[in-house]
Amino acid sequence: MSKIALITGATSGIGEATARIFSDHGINLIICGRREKRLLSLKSELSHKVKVHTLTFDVRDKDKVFQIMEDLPEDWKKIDILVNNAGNAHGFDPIHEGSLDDWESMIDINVKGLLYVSKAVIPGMVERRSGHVVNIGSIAGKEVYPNGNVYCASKYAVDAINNGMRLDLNQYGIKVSQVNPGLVDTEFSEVRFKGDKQRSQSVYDGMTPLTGDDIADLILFVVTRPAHVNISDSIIFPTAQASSTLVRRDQS
Ligand code: NDP
Ligand code: 8X3
Repeated sequence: MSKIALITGATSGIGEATARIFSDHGINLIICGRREKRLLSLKSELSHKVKVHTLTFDVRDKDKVFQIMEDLPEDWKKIDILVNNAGNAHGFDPIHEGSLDDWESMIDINVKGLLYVSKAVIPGMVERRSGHVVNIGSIAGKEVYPNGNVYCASKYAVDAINNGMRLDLNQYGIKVSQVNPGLVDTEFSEVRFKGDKQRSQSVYDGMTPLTGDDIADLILFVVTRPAHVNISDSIIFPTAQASSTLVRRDQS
């Protein structure tokens, strides 16, 4: 029987690319995000390959998260794969100049939102003694960089939650995996720099960043290993990137 994957943050970037590649491999999709128009257009694009269900919600809205999962039609309730991808950086300021709103957004979305969705989905996996949770962390959750402060803290939290999930869910045969990308050219930098396109493009100046498709490719690999194999953690960089802070850029 075809699997069902729930992907948060499927309206752009890594999540959207993951939805596309999963659909190429016959995985039915529950695609989530706040931008409903995008979800509906992705649904109409992919529906000839797999079954697609859309859920429009903000991961910060705790009550909505639990209600929407409870209200899932019966044939969508058995989620095999949860891709916890929704998230963003907000701002890029030194700690003493950071905006409280930005800090709250990152903690509420990247950490608490991920927890709410996980708490709504994982008990079903435990009941069925099967499932796979893929958490999208970041190199920012492995190395702190200047001005990364609270975004890095949110991704270090994802790293800890990922490890905690793996320990707690081990006895139920549930796989837990983390994918930690370096620089990926999505809407991420535009969100971080609040729509400043020039500043966001300059993040990738003189180097070739990863694309959402590159990350989706790895996520597909992670979820298609044999039953006895779990890729528990992984870091994926563009070739030009060696760490959070070391990126080779053209000298021309
Ligand atoms: P995008 O900005 O392209 O996508 C972010 C996605 O998250 C969108 O689909 C957005 O949907 C969703 N999202 C954001 N806030 C909320 C919210 N409050 N409620 C529900 N959904 C939300 O960025 P990426 O694809 O790059 O980011 C995806 C993940 O990858 C994030 O967790 C990010 O931290 C991580 N990552 C990104 C890297 C990069 O360089 N791009 C590197 C390392 C990790 P909508 O706005 O419709 O709600
Ligand atoms: C996104 C990558 O380096 O901007 O998580 O933090 S980085």
